[in-house]
Amino acid sequence: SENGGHLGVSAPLSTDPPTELDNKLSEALMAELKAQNNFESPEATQKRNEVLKRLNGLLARLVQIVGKKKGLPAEILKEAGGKVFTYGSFRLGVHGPGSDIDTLMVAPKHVTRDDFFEYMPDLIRKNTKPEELTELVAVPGISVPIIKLELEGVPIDLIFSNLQISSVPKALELTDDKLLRGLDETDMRCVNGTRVTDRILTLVPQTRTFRVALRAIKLWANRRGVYGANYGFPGGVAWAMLVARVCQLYPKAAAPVIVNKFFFVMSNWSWPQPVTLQARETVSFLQEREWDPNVYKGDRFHIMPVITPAYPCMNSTVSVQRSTKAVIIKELKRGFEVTNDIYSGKKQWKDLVTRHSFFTEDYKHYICVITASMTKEAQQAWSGLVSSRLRRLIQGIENSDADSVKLVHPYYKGFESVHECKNDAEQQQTLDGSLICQIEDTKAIDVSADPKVAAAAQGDADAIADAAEQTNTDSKTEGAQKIWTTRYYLGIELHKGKSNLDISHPISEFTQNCRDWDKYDENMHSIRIKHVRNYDLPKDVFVDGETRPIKKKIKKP
Ligand code: 3AT
Ligand code: MN
Ligand code: MN
Repeated sequence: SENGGHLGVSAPLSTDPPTELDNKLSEALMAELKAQNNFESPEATQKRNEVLKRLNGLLARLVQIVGKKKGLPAEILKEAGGKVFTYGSFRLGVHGPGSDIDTLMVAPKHVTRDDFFEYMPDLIRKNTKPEELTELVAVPGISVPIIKLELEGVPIDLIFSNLQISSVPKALELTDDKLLRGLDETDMRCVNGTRVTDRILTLVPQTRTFRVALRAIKLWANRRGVYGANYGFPGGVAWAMLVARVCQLYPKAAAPVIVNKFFFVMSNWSWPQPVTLQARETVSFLQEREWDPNVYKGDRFHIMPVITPAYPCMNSTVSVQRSTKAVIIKELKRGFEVTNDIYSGKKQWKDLVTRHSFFTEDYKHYICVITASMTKEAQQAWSGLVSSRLRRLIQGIENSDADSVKLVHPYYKGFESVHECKNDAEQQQTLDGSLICQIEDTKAIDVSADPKVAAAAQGDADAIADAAEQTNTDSKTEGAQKIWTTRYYLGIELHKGKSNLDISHPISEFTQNCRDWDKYDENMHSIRIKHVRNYDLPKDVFVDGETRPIKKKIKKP
């Protein structure tokens, strides 16, 4: 190829093939991934493929139905086609038993996005038995309009785009940049996921090795709490690109080497030097905005840029901040040490993926942000909005008391719970984060798992709030008031010798900023922020086997 027979923007660091030890550790890594339930059964894979076949059929029907309604000639409709693509972990081949299928339906030009949202939900309902279709929520009118459904037990994120062509044959691929002609920004965002994942797969030397290494890294990132763009960490696509870059640098290496070198290369990377998988492409006939610090001043402030391949290139890690970068680097260094110990026989793969100690050991001080609403729908918009602004709170705390505060570390999940309050006192306690009126188990949620919360967090809170106003959940039952809460936690590390924390100013500034949202209604929404000591953390942040830190008794002289 044009760059001397290797993939990537520089020559490999080593082209050594695997040693006997590498192969032995490869087997051990596979065994550990299996033991961690990282792979699904062949039956489950079969089920996913059947579900995809059904979706293909439904898209073909949609293309025909809309075509007939619009009076298209039969000979055109015969060739109109339609094709289902995937992206996300399923497309990369690193999905687990609980993963969704991220699906993109591509239709010829006569089927518009409005047609898709008008007909597809009913088409799905009519062609499935009620027991097969356990969920169906359409969220149009947001930046990536989506239908979320669960078919035969498989969760599906369904998005859509048409192309400016009259026929979408089965052999069509989205690699050709000419297909982007005439697409609006929404279409562009929708086809981007598939274009990026497809491109990543063409840019790694050994797909199988890449997949095993990426499974290990994703599991590690989740267990160590450094996963998810909404809290300032890399998401699935960003971790995939980082692993892909290391695969390019060690093209013949086995997965254990990739994992070990990944920690080495990425902890020593000269950030904010970007990680890229290919040279920038120029597309003469399109003028999309791309990531380019030479052109856009804002892009110069990205501190750990990981750039997507495929035009238009973008930074996948815009949300990483000073504090989260410090946390990521610390974890990468730990990963390097543990994998070195695995190589020297002192440790095992399971030691790489032990659960973080965020609540049990890491901090003495926590900031808890308690958001609450009177309906489930209102809370989706409100908690999404607040979570999308948490970065400002982090920056505010980092900057306000720089003498005392060393690090502000956001927990990578929110805690959702539902409560039933019988009187005003109970209501006030619940809004303060108390669990006394809780009626359902707490769910530790990744913001992006809930399409509405995710959409709100992506800046679509207004659209979600508008939709919420039209949905009427009955939140009063026999005089009790139902309240939906989501709590977010920040761990605070103070400089040595400091014990006081004065962050009242950034906290009141942040709450005011959230309440300034135009859909904010004080009778519907609430936000409170509390300083919590480690020994006062609520029980639901701990998992089985973990214990709450105990208050140290001060010895009297
Ligand atoms: P799972 O195996 O499903 O947990 P994944 O990497 O497939 O891992 P997601 O299904 O959450 O993760 O996301 C798949 C892709 O969808 C990743 C990203 O390109 C896109 N995506 C996810 N969440 C959002 C979001 N909130 N806004 C825009 N794009 C998103
Ligand atoms: Mn997915
Ligand atoms: Mn998804």
